[in-house]
Amino acid sequence: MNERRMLGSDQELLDEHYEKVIAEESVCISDNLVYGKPETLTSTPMHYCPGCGHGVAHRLIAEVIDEMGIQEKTIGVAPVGCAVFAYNYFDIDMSEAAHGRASAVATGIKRVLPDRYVFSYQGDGDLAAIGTGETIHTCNRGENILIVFINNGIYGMTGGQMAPTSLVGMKTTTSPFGRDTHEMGYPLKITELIAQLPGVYYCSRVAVNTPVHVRKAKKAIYNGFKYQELNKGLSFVEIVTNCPSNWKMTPVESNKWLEENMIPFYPLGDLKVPKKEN
Ligand SMILES: Cc1ncc(C[n+]2csc(CCOP(=O)(O)OP(=O)(O)O)c2C)c(N)n1
Ligand code: SF4
Ligand SMILES: [Mg+2]
Repeated sequence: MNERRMLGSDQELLDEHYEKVIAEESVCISDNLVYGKPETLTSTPMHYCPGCGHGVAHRLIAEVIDEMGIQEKTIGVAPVGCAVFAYNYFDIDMSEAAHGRASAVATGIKRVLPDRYVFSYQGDGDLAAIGTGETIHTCNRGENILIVFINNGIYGMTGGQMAPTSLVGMKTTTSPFGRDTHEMGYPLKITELIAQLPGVYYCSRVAVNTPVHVRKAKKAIYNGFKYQELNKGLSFVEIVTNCPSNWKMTPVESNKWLEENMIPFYPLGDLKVPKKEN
């Protein structure tokens, strides 16, 4: 693991790049008011519901790939869930994986093609329910990949069933009176578990419900790809998102609910960052 320890200068390199664009005050500076479609996104219209965080998360990944100039060298692994068609939206090499197995597929790809940038993109049902085993062991092995974890607290694609991450009291189609811990157990903070594993180099939780959160989310995704380039090991980025359709809310209501309910339980910020060496 020693070669994976980070030098102070590497961290400074990352910070220097993003401090310029990420400062909260710079949300509306003149040079970022005009946006185009990132090269790494195709022109295929996305099927996501209006206001869904998946589209924002896709765009951020695409922007980072564009900015790092790694479109030809990046391979994504799509999940099962609402993001099952992610391979139609990213203009990069993509592989589909069976439900929950994306990190195992990403492991295989990275080991065969170690010079590629490999990421998996997985929902909470995918990563924290059916794929819990693959997730934990991939992280524990310290595979040199990026895992992007989309936590909307629900099984979106299949009609809004309770996920391991559903909040206590949250109404879903399988907990119509609200999640009851006596019968249904507690919400699983899998990112806190992951952060404990020695194979994990970088672990962060972000959100995409406000412009400032979007910018911080982009920085975390950038860090994950950059650490992979530096051969540091596994990066895990949880993105707390909404599901307006299954939460039965408008997009605006869902982002407010996320701020008031999801973020207090899933606090944003870095859970594990590389130690600086003196
Ligand atoms: C082995 C297996 N079990 C169950 C399913 C059915 N299934 C498809 S998507 C899904 C839930 C997806 O939820 P999540 O991963 O949170 O993604 P979201 O749609 O919320 O983005 C389930 C249970 C499946 N396709 N394969
Ligand atoms: S069902 Fe939910 S997670 Fe799926 S696309 Fe619609 S809003 Fe997004
Ligand atoms: Mg989900």
